[in-house]
Amino acid sequence: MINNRFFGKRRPDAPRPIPPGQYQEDGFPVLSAGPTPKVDTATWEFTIDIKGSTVASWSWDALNALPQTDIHTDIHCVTKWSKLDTDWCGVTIDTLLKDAGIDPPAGFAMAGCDGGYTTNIPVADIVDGKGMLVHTFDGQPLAPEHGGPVRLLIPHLYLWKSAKWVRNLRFMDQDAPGFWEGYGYHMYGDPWREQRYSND
Ligand SMILES: Nc1nc2c(c(=O)[nH]1)N[C@H]1C(S)=C(S)[C@@H](COP(=O)(O)O)O[C@H]1N2
Ligand SMILES: [Mo]
Repeated sequence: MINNRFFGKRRPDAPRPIPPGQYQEDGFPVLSAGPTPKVDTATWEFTIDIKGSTVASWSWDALNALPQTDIHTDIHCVTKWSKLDTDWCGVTIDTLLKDAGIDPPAGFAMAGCDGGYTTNIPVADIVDGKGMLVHTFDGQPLAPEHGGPVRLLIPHLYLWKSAKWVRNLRFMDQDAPGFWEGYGYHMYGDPWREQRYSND
């Protein structure tokens, strides 16, 4: 049987299921709650905050000087499209924490962005290689509408957790809703368990 996705420039390991309720999308839809912010890499800075204080920060050059990681993965949007076999490059959250000499705090993180978007994630879901800051998609600089210069990528959760134009991670003891979670999206957002809305 001919399946389009085998004609991509990279062959997937094996055909595989997609999460329940999702369909395969070959394009790359743009979903943003507001306008695409103008981000200048000359002044861009990414920070980690713990209990209200900034404990580490990286300029664009500093981020690019860290060890870089490639990832080949599928992404799943709560609006029901899944895009298979996507290729990204960036810096894992593990690498950032190691560079800063910080042990991953227990609890939760809130990602903050240019433009004001926020989303909450358990810390356990961004360490051990599960979360990254990405600046490259398909070998090219990440397009502004998809979150360039830098977005968060947490492929095992619905894509609203992958904050575009990300500028900081705030570590918190208690969970708190981010932007969409405040409008009834699920606090965790596992696509395999169809955790779309708060009571799913
Ligand atoms: N800063 C920011 N990040 C965001 C969003 C947003 O509106 N602002 N939308 C989220 C949602 S709901 C989705 S589905 C994905 C969409 O990413 P894409 O536009 O690259 O497909 O980005 C997520 N990250
Ligand atoms: Mo979304």
